[in-house]
Formats: sequence, structure tokens, C-alpha cells
Amino acid sequence: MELCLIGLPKSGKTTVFNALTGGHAQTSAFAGGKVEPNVAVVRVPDPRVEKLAEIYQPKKTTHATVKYTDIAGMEREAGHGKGVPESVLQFIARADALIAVVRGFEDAVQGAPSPAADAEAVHLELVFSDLAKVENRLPRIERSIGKVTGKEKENMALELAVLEKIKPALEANRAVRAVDLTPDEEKAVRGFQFLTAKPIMYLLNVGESLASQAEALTAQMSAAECTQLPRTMTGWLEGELEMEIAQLDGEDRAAFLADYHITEPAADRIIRMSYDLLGYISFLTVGPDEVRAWSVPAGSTAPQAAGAIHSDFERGFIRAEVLPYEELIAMGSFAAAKKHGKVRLEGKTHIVQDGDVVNFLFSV
Ligand SMILES: Nc1nc2c(ncn2[C@@H]2O[C@H](COP(=O)(O)OP(=O)(O)OP(=O)(O)O)[C@@H](O)[C@H]2O)c(=O)[nH]1
Ligand SMILES: [Mg+2]
Repeated sequence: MELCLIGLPKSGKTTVFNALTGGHAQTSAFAGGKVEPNVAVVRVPDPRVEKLAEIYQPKKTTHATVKYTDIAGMEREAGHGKGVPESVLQFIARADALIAVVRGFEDAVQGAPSPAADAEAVHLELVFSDLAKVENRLPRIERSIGKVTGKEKENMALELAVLEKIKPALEANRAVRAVDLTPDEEKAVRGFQFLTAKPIMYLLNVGESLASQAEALTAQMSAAECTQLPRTMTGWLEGELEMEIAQLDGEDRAAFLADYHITEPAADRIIRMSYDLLGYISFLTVGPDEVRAWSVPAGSTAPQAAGAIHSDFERGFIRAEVLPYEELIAMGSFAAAKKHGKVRLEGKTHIVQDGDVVNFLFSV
């Protein structure tokens, strides 16, 4: 899973990046921060993986991972097309979902936080970037469509129809993900990597002095129309405090969390929210070589889940042996559960569930 942190300049993106990754990337109060993105890969906390590793003592234990990218800030002039510089566009376009960091602390230059306006400004930049792509492409199709025939013409006609559906939505400041598209229509424009097609979390970065107002400020932010779009979430964290927490090692961190009565670091909470935002689940594989968690979209069939491991597994899929994690724990091992007839044999249409321990049977 790849998540990209975006937001207006000085909203605390890099601070939040450090909070989510335990990183020490340079934050800065001054304009003209560095352009090179910060990138980090973190393990998705999953106590089931640790428990299974205890049982199997495998050679290797592999958690699912999330990759965070922290890029330079957008310009504030919403809708002027300066917002998403070419240099960072590729990083946003590649992400599975976006985390828009919204300033929730007093700033010497910018003053009190204005979370609704800032969230909307970020949204408008994404809209503008998508609209520019559509407006650039439409006249080209109109010019070429008369010159092509057969399948090529059909594809172009479909692309044209979809772009004409998307355009008014963007002009009304909505989002590509708010437009109802069939799977074929969605595929026809996938290549554009529309930014507003991506699920997004507006994450308010609340300063310590405003912590008591965190809920109220988040409610203000949630009044912005852009937060009401489909596959959109809002949340908050205390970025600087969480950055300090994330930068501590194990024991110090536990003590710190206890002192502040924090039950779960924001880093873990945000990963869970991201799974919900994307509609992802985890399934597990076990054995003497490796215990591992894999992430797939909810609703994935057994062959699709197999494909997350290897494309051969998907192509040569025969059946899947499936055992819910809780039942494996109750029986002690996959083999014991199998002996007692607890392992189900599932076919191609089976939908994999979160926490399923799966063994794929395939031939290549
Ligand atoms: N009080 C307070 N200040 C913060 C918080 N988060 C960030 N800041 C300050 O805001 C300034 C910018 O923080 P960064 O994390 O570098 O912000 P950024 O969005 O990455 O900035 P650019 O990448 O330059 O756009 C720094 O001076 C931080 O100390 C916070 O939670 N509380
Ligand atoms: Mg930064």
C-alpha cells in the first residue's frame, strides 16, 4: 500500500511523516523546503503475525508494509494550476490513497488555523490538475476519432464518453471518484491516474496548545464540501507530539505513552484508518519457511488473493485451503485443524476474508 502525504506549505507534512514512520526527516519553518521527497516503508502492526510466528518458528516473518511518501507543499493559489508541480505529480499519481495534512496549529505568518478552507484548497488543486488532463485530451480525441477505425475507434469513443462524464463533475468541484463508472469505463481512463479518483484522508495536524479543541477543529474541517465526497475520511493527530513518540525506542516509548494516557500511537491508528479508507483486508500464509501477512482489496476472490503472492498462483489456481485465524489458534496449527476437518476447500469464486489463513493449491 502506498500513501502519499500532500497539503499546503507548512501544514506539517514532514512532521506527520516523521510521526507515521519514526523518521527524522528535516522539518522547516522557512519557505523553499527541499524538493526531494521523503520515503519510508513501515510494517503494518498485526499481532496475528507475531502469534503465528510463535507457533511456526519460521525462518522468516514478514508483515504487510505501507510506503509513505512526503512531498513538497502545494501553492496556495487554489485553481491557478500552480498547485501540483510536475516534479511531485508522479509521486501523488502513483499512490493508492492520499493523506492531506491540514494545519491545525497557530502559525507565526499564517495565523490561526482555517481547516475547512485549507482542506478545500487542497481538493481544488487536485481537481484542477485532473481537469487540465481532461481538457488537454478532449480536443485530441475529437481530432483523431474520425481518422481511426474498428476497435481503435470503439476504444476512443468509450474514452471520450467517460471524459465527457468526468468533466462536468470536475467543473462542479466534485471528484472523479464521485462519478459512477462501470469497470470498463474506469479501465478506459485508468491511464490518466486522476488524482481525485484516489481515496483521501484529510488529517488535521493539531498543535499541543490547541489539543483541547481538536474535535471542534476537526468538525470545522468536516464542514468543507470536499470531505463529504465518497471514499473520503477525516481525522486528526497531534503531529509534533506523535513525532516525538515515534522517534523513541521501545521501552521509552511505552513509558511515554503511559504518561500521556495514549492507548495507541497515531502511526498505528492511521494505518488502520488507511486500510478502511482503501477497503483493504489482510490474509495470512503460514509454514516453516515464512509466516506472512498480505494485503488485498476487500472482496478479492481466492485467485485474486493468490495473485498478490505470485501471478503464477493466480493463473494456475486450483483451490484454496482456508482457515480463519481464530480457528487455527484454537486448534494449535493448520495441520491439526485440517485433521479435524476444520479447513475448508474453496474454489475460484470464494471471497477471502480478513484474517483467513490460506494455502493455495495451484499448477503451473
Ligand atoms: N506548534 C506546532 N507546530 C508544528 C506542528 N507541526 C509542524 N509544526 C511546525 O510547522 C513548521 C513546518 O513543519 P513541516 O513539518 O516542515 O511542514 P511541511 O508541511 O512539511 O512544510 P513544507 O514541506 O515546507 O511545505 C515547522 O516549523 C514545524 O515545527 C505542530 O503539530 N504544532
Ligand atoms: Mg515538508
